[in-house]
Amino acid sequence: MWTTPEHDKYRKKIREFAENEVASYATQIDHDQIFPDHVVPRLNELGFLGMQVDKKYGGTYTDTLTYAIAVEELSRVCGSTGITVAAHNSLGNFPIYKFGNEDQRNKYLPDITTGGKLAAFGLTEPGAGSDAGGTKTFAEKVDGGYKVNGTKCWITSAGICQTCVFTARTSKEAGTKSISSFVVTHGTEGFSSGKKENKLGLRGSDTRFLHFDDVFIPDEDRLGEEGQGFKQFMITLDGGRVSIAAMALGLAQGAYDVAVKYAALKKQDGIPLGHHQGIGFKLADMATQIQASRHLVYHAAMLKDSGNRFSKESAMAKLHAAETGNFVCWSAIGILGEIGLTDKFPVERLWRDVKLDEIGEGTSEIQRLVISRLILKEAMESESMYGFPEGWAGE
Ligand code: COS
Repeated sequence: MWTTPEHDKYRKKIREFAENEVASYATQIDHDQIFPDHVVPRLNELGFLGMQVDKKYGGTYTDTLTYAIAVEELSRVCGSTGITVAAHNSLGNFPIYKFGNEDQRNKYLPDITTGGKLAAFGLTEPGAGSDAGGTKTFAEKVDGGYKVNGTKCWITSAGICQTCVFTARTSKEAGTKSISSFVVTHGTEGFSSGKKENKLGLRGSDTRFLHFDDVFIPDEDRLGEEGQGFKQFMITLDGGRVSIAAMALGLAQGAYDVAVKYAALKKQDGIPLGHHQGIGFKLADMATQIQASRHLVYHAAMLKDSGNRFSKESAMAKLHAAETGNFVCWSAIGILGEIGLTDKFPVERLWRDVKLDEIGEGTSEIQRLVISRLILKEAMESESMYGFPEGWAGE
């Protein structure tokens, strides 16, 4: 389909790494709830930390399809590794690369690309999740910069990142046009992370609250002009949704690969499980949905590189891949039966990991909202009146 022989070669390389190295710690980090120190340097060594950033700023720039394949293959064996790489590249690095000026790019990007440090994205707040425009964190203008107060929540890599891009309101007016974006680094006075959250899935990934307590952010660490932060973060999420969709796709593929092999090898009444129609048909549905997701994800990835707006396609990819991931991982447990509920096989972990994909970076309902707004707009703009009676005027 969309991939070239180079993409296929790259996938083979990443799959070897994932199956040989990542798989060896995936169960352990799920149990221990710690993203181990040795993993980030290794991810850096293999070029996973600057995948959407130009080499000029320390990145290892690849096209978005290659990047999606990387996230997919890492997630196929470990969701915590997949989301750490996805959130870092798409959400942490991207806003600085895309909206930062030359000084900001040179100041921040080398460390969070090949420098091996992680970056995070602070948008969500206790009162501003799906309604991202409800941001309350406030950046009060002071001499030479801003004094920031507020709280961000459910932030991936919050405790282990070096750098974080975040939104804050720069005027008291309600609405999205008073939201601006900034960069902050750990170690800045008044900026701190909360305790690590005890989660259902993605337990290796470091999720915490972030607190701003009179944090001074100099003017030069504001990204773009005041009031542009909401739009910048929405554009960032368009790309983030491609990578989170790739993560869901990888988790689905991982669970499916185990389930189909199990159904081929395990015998019941003397015949392989998969030859029982109830199981065989379920596998057929799983394989078909995965393939449909893959087309949507790869297509959205390619659109991102074309420079055209791809909000609808990334929302569709995320919606479909997240729902497919949940269906496939759940079905895989059913096919394995009782043993599928244990950690002897990875399917229960993959199922716990994939639930986030229906919530993070916009719930499935938000994706439907984004898609429905855009398709209605397209319908309004289309001149075609196919199927309508002649002269129909909206009665
Ligand atoms: N690309 C470019 N511009 C965008 C955009 C996008 N993807 N999405 C919105 N905008 C622009 C709009 O065009 C509008 O600009 P103008 O005022 O100049 O016309 C502005 O941003 C405000 O957009 P909108 O009116 O659609 O904002 P809403 O408050 O209605 O919010 C939703 C829209 C609900 C879609 C948004 O809040 C959202 O995506 N919420 C989910 C957030 C999320 O995913 N959180 C996960 C946490 S991050 S891990």
